[in-house]
Amino acid sequence: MKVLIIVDIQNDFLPGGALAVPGGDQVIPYINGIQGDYDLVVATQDWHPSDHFSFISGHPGREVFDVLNLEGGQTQILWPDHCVQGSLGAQLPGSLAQEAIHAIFRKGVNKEIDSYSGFFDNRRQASTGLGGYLTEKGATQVDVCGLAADYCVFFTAMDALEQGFKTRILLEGTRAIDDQDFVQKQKQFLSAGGALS
Ligand code: VGL
Ligand code: ZN
Repeated sequence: MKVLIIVDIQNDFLPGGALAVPGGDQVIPYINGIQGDYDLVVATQDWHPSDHFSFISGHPGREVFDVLNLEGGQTQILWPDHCVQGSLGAQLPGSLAQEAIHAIFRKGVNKEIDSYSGFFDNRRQASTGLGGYLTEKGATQVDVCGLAADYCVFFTAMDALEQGFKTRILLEGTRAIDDQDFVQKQKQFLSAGGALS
């Protein structure tokens, strides 16, 4: 049972968006073309309240991409405000084929906690239900594509592995915010038992 997870293909991550990933739009034709190869296609959607803790607008005097040290050794990158619930920036673009997407799992809804993975928030306090959904559907192989490679794609793929799925990141179907960072994360993913293709 082969599943495709399309991560955060949303206007704000595309050129012109609030947190544009370089070349992010280039993956859309590829993702449209492969959806038919899967038994099941699901998507994730970054879906933040307008006062989300990760937003630069709530931290006057700080700069975008500054890293905050939180309690318990956790860190938080400050992002441009993005993917606000109900905004145009949070929408999936019209250029993404959506007929085959069976379900969309929203994340980042708790204003206090960021959520890169499509399965759990960054403190692993809450699950989106994606893991249970995939297990109930009988998923075995999970392929992950979308944006951004070094954040939500990577953490979603790592959690898919941990949930026991055979997991691949589709390199043609993803783009990174920081390519160097993604090189390091690819190594981490391979060491954890993931595959790249
Ligand atoms: C993402 C940063 C903040 C992503 C989401 O989708 O990769 N990155 N929120
Ligand atoms: Zn976000």
